[in-house]
Amino acid sequence: MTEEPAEPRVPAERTVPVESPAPVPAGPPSEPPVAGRSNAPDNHAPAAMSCCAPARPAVPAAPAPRPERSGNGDHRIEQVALPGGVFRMGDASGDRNPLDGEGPVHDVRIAPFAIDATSVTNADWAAFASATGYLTEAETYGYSAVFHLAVAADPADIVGPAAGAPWWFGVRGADWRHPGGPRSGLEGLDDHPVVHVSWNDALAYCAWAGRRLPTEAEWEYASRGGIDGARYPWGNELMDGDRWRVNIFQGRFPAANTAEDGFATTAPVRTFAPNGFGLWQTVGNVWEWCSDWFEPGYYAVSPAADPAGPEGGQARVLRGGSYLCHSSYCNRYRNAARSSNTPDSSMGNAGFRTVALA
Ligand SMILES: [Ca+2]
Ligand SMILES: [Ca+2]
Ligand SMILES: [Cu+2]
Repeated sequence: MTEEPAEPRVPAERTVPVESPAPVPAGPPSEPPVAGRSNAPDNHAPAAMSCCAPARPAVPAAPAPRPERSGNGDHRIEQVALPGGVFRMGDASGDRNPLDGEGPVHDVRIAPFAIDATSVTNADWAAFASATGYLTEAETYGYSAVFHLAVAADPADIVGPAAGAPWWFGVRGADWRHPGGPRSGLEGLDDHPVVHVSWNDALAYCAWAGRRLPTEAEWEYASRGGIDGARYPWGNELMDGDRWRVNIFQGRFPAANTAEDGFATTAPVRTFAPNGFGLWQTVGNVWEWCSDWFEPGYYAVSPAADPAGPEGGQARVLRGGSYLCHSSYCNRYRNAARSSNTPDSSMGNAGFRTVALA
């Protein structure tokens, strides 16, 4: 189902359509970004396209920077030590999105590990950025993807809407400090998840903090909170009576968000209730990068112990859905749901949490 956006916030004649760039040939990582870096999402497109998140054409698969233990970074997020063990990975509820490769359900053994209780916040990222001077890819490219209802920018700074997903705009000056664009800031958002960080950016934080991203299997094991086979971190029912337990999108996607759960965009990382492991908002709020390459067929061939993803690919795994997931449109705010995006993609609804090095 593809809904036309009704009443886009920015009049169409004041926006510049994004061309769909040709596939980028392999090149050195230092190659400058393609002009008009596309935000060409299709919510229900397969594989490399992301649910509720703008995807770009595949970028050269540069070797991923390897996190080194620096010991310098002051990573202050509460840690939850998980015992590991065998869990059933994959969708057991029948809700799976067929093209995403949520099955088959299979037993996976996970070694013990310690993970952040919350996603990395704006305050955490600010500490990293001020200690290192690191610039995110959104900052170096000069723009990032913002959901149309969240745009806070002059019309001249809006490039888009993107073909195929007109609810996403490329916004010049949108970055982690300016989540809606140049006219927005971080006031009151210290304890919200950092957004507009790419997979590459997340690895830079990990290198500073002496940490790593979770594998996709670790993420799902953690999100399940010790409950076998459930849709959500708390069980199988979305609602707690008439109360929301997750920050997703209510109303008519993408035109009108009633924010019945209390949040039109991000929520503080400790909103709602943690799961049985004490982890907050694995599903909903923001997508979370995992370390793996994404491959829909991976579960059929993955090792039984500590799978770390395919050897290569074009997009990195994203898990958990976001404040833009809508019950009638996208069903990826579940433990088993999978999505992905290219490693240099950034958008206003994706962040990450980290895991301790062994
Ligand atoms: Ca919401
Ligand atoms: Ca999340
Ligand atoms: Cu979604």
